[in-house]
Amino acid sequence: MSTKEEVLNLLNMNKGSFISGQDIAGRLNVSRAAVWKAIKGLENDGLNIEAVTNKGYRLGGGADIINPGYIEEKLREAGLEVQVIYKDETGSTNEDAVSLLKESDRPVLVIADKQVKGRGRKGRDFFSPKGTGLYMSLAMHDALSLMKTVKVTAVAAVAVARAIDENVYRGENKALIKWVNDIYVDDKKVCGILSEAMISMEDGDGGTVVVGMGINVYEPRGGFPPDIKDKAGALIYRDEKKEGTGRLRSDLAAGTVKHFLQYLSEPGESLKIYREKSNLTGKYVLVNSFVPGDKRAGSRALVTGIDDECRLLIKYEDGREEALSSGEVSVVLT
Ligand code: BT5
Repeated sequence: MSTKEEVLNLLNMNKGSFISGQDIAGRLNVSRAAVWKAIKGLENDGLNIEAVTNKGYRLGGGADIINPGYIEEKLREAGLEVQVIYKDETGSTNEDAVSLLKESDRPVLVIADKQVKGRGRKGRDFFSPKGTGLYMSLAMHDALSLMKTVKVTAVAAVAVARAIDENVYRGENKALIKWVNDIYVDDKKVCGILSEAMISMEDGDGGTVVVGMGINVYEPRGGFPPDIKDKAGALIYRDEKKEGTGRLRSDLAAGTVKHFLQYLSEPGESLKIYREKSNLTGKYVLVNSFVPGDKRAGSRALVTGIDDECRLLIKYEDGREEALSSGEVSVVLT
């Protein structure tokens, strides 16, 4: 961790009260000049730091900085060892996490403030502008054994939704899951999830799985682009005048990863929450098939539930019933 990150960590932990430059220097075992340089660096990053003679430094509200040291610490407190890496800008965190996992025996979480090649499923783009979202990917070893027991994407959806409810809506059940990988709040998509698995026949190392999550935390400056503005939403809009906590994105990241790793070993509980949070049950959908010539494409059906394999249970208008898998079809609300 750099001195700048360590200083930010201390300021975060002491939120609300002042901590002197001397105290910071002593705790981190660095010079006062190094502390001053770190504080200047954090201010340059856009952080609002109050400096008062004889009192020291205090983190002010406003800016929401992603702090990898703080996230690692929160996960460690929950008994979870995860390597957390932060990037101001990258292509896609899914790719970064997979390559960094090769040198790590712990799971690796890569978080970016901006992505220039944010990806959705089937080659679609994921809009990932600077400073307002949380774009993160958790890469893990042993994909084969993991995927035998759980639907990784479904567990991730439950984890993100829980973290959003806890950190943004004081525990209220606001974040809902649209089968299979989208999170909605007030009928707008606030998060998309992209899970990928890489299994090499030669290595015999159990393979790699990466779960990428993109959350629109704040409304982007200038709003969402025209092609997604009717569909996409943010957790916090600029006109809401909610005071930033200075670490909402870090808390969301830590909460999501904590729930995700815990629910991986509690598939029953995770499925129960998935069902409770499913916003399609009881609604009519149009089936979209990925298989050319599939007769189901364009059919209207009622969603009756989610089965134990996390397939979508539907009833067509002619009374036929089916369990849909995410790989072959998607659905659109009618
Ligand atoms: C997804 O795909 O929604 C999965 C998105 C995963 C993004 C994360 S960010 C961290 C990691 N790194 C990556 O490169 N990816 C992951 P899909 O279900 O295919 O939805 C894509 C569609 O959602 C697009 O075609 C748009 O219609 C819409 N969309 C694009 N950007 C959006 C945004 N920021 N918010 C809401 N909807 C968006």
